[in-house]
Amino acid sequence: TQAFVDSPYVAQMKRVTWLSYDHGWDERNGGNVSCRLTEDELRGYGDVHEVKRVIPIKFDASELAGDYFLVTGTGRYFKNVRDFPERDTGLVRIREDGRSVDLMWGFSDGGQPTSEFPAHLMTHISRLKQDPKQRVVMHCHPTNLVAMSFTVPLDEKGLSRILWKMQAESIVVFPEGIGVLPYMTPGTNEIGAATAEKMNSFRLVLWPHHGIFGAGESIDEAFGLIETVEKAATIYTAIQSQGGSILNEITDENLQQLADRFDLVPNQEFLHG
Ligand code: 2HA
Ligand code: ZN
Repeated sequence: TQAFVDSPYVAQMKRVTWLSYDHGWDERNGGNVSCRLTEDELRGYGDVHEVKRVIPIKFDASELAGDYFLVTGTGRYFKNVRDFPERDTGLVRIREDGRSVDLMWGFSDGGQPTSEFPAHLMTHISRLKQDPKQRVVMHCHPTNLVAMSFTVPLDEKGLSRILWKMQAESIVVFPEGIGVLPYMTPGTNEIGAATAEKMNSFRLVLWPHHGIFGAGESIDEAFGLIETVEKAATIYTAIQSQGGSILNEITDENLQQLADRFDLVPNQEFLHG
């Protein structure tokens, strides 16, 4: 059998945490990622079938009982995951009671899942109802988008439309737009529940003055959503630094043409009216 540290799952985790850090979106211990794995996918690895420790969690995840998650650790730095995956990430299985997890691999120096684990698990629950192939939740602190949360009204429709109109890619990548929470305290079950509620209709949720949550069927999808939103926010920021007046624009008609070309149904409430 193979060692789990050499699996493609750990490889992807190392790559995405490094990339996100390198983009400047994960200072110190900022950011967290979780990836749902199935028992089938873990069968070939010899070192993930014994419970190493039981770790309590702060909300009831019994809906996900038996599911496995590879997740970054609380207090750990994205910058370091590439070099210390077995210390800074862990593979956990949700226990039947939903109030604790079995540690199957990793967190080798006594670590625990991210402080945002409730938000991650609640998001997985929401997204799984929309998409049975849902796998990955990612949180990070993309600079230009966070900056926009200070200067643009915190209104889902308005913000989504600005981001859609910053580049032709945006509406193709997130046709449903982006969900927006009010400012809330991170690490709480309340922000977790509010995020998960938005995740019923979006795959991206902005936490004003803090960061973003992205969800998808793969690490590439979750990261790709965040990258695309942050690129739009970067263009917006460049426009403001060039004086802010828009002489030429992507029109509503152009947005509809993009949607038609790629066979997408964009959020009608955001596109019209
Ligand atoms: O994991 O980013 O929101 C640290 C954070 C909390
Ligand atoms: Zn954060």
